[in-house]
Parts: sequence; structure tokens; C-alpha cells
Amino acid sequence: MLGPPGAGKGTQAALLAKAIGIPHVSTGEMLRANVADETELGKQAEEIMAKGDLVPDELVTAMLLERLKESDAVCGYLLDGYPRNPAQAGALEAALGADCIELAIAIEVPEEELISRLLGRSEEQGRADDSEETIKNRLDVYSSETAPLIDYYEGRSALVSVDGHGAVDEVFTRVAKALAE
Ligand code: B4P
Repeated sequence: MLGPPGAGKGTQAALLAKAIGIPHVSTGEMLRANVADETELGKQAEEIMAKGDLVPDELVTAMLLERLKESDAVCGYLLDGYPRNPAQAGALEAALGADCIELAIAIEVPEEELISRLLGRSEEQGRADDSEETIKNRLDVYSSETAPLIDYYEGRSALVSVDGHGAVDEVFTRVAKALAE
């Protein structure tokens, strides 16, 4: 599941994984759990995440590959937030094979709406990286590091784009339709 911060990828990935019956694997959630548990990885990631920068590829990739070894991921997985740049896409393929991503779903939302959703979440949940300054950096990091993955998967005929504007259930209907086509 690809998309800028606030596009709803975590929200849609959770719904879709439940509907298909495969695990929802969110690197952002896993990193936040490591921060909360004060693990060695969490200590290394905390400051980087609070600034809205990407945690080093080798740390995130090692964490993800360990997760994908668990028995619930044997028949498939829905990745949310990984790969985050072409180097991570390459690392995943090197570890799991060229066909490890069957389909990339890109959720598209205009920037003004992204900012208003994330500021709304900041009020509701107080996530450390939802401050106005950090949101701007996360959007810049998305444009420079993650957006090139859209062309990467499009070039492999493995991309579907979904309009992420509107209510959560409306977007989910579009995601499900795109998958069925
Ligand atoms: P993530 O957890 O992936 O954070 P995110 O990009 O903000 O997406 P998220 O899934 O939380 O938000 P969503 O769009 O669903 O990453 C956090 C940080 O972890 C990164 O900045 C980075 O530091 C690190 N990280 C993670 N993966 C990494 C990797 N692979 N490599 C390196 N570093 C990595 O939703 C946003 C809000 O919008 C929610 O409040 C939601 O309720 C709301 N919303 C969703 N759909 C909506 C709708 N249709 N209408 C209105 N609101 C909606």
C-alpha cells in the first residue's frame, strides 16, 4: 500500500487485510511499538521518526524480514509503509524474489487534505510526528524518496491507483473494486 502520509494507507490496509484474511504488516506501527517498548531499535528510531525522516533502510528491512518469517505470513501479507524508497524495494526482492509484490496500491489525496487529516490526528492521538513542521518534512520525504516507487511498480505493470478522497468506506469500496479488476 503506497501513499503520502495522511492518504489513509494505514486505515485502508487494515480494512483490506481483514477482508482478504492476510496479515497487515505496517512498518510504522512496528517501529512505534519498538519506541514504546524502548528496544534498541526503538531508541535508534525515535528521534528520526519524530523529525519525519526515514529510519535507515537496513534497520527497517531487517525488522520487516523477521516479521515475514512468522507463520501467518506464509500465504501472503499486506505491506503498509514498506518499501519506502527504491533501495528498500530492491532489498525486498533480493531477499524474497522478484515477484514478492504482486500488486502495489497507490492512494492519491490532494496535499491540503493530507495536512488537515494529519493535524486532525494530532489533536485526537497526539502522535509525535503529527506536528505541523514534521508533517511538511514527511511530505517532502515522500516526494523525494517514496513517490519514485509509483513509476517503479507502474513499469512492472503492478500498480493500481485509487482516489483516496472521501469517507473511509467510500475509499475502501474503490480499493476493493480496483483489486477485483
Ligand atoms: P507510517 O506509520 O507509515 O505513517 P504515515 O505515512 O503517516 O501513514 P499512516 O498509515 O499512519 O497514516 P494514514 O495515511 O493511514 O510511518 C511513520 C514513520 O515511521 C515515518 O515517517 C518513518 O519515520 C518511519 N517509517 C515507517 N516505515 C518506514 C520505512 N519503510 N522505512 C523507513 N522509515 C519508515 O492516515 C492518516 C490519518 O488520516 C489518520 O488519522 C486517519 O484516521 C485519517 N484518514 C484516513 N482515511 C481518511 C479518510 N478517508 N477521510 C478522512 N480521514 C482519513
